[in-house]
Amino acid sequence: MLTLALSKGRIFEETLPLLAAAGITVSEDPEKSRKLILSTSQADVRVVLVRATDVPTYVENGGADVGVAGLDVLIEHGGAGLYQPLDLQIAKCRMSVATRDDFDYASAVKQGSRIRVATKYTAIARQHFADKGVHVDLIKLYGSMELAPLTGLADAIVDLVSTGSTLKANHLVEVERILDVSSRLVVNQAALKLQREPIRRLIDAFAQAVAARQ
Ligand code: PRT
Ligand code: MG
Repeated sequence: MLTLALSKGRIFEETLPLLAAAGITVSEDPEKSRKLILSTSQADVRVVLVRATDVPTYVENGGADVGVAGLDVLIEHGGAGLYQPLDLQIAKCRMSVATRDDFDYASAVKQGSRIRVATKYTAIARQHFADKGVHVDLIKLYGSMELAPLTGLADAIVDLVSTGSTLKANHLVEVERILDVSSRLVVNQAALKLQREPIRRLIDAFAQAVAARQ
């Protein structure tokens, strides 16, 4: 049995066409069912639904053999224990610094002021500002980052941006791009040895489907 860990929402939706290219159809729609284990058109392949941030943990510890996770999640988790054979080019977005539209970020950086930065992505933010030599106080949040500059909790946020409409709706502006993000196929190291053939077939089918799109 090959177990694939996916998160509900954009990653599940965008992985479906890749699975189809590998001849795999998922038997149920996760938005309509409460099931967390979904069978597929192949009796020896199943999908488990986990939180996006839990995908690396499942795959690293053998709760799933393969999974799909955003580069943001992989960097924050530390992907050292995972084989990452393929950039799937799905769920694309970017990691950026954003501030209130009336905050002069460039001047604050230039003057060497301490900047208060709220984010869920503390590892990425810490590395980014260290590389730039900017002094920051990081404030760890678990969601609704956009609120932090509006309430005076922080001067800036580090968050994912795709269309930019969330920032705009909250009178925030993107002042710096940190990283382009897409989702990666991740594979458990032991599974790669024990189930070499089915995993290789999945990687090859996904790789062909990704290449056909570019
Ligand atoms: O939502 P939940 O708390 O369950 O978990 P999650 O947010 O970790 O999962 P999900 O499904 O929202 O995100 C899974 C992965 O999708 C992330 O790890 C990213 O790699 C990728 N991805 C791609 C995104 C976005 N685009 C994205 N736009 N993840 C989140 N967003 C959010 C962003 O944080 C911000 O709140 O969407 C908002 C901005 O979108 P725009 O279009 O208004 O700019
Ligand atoms: Mg989300």
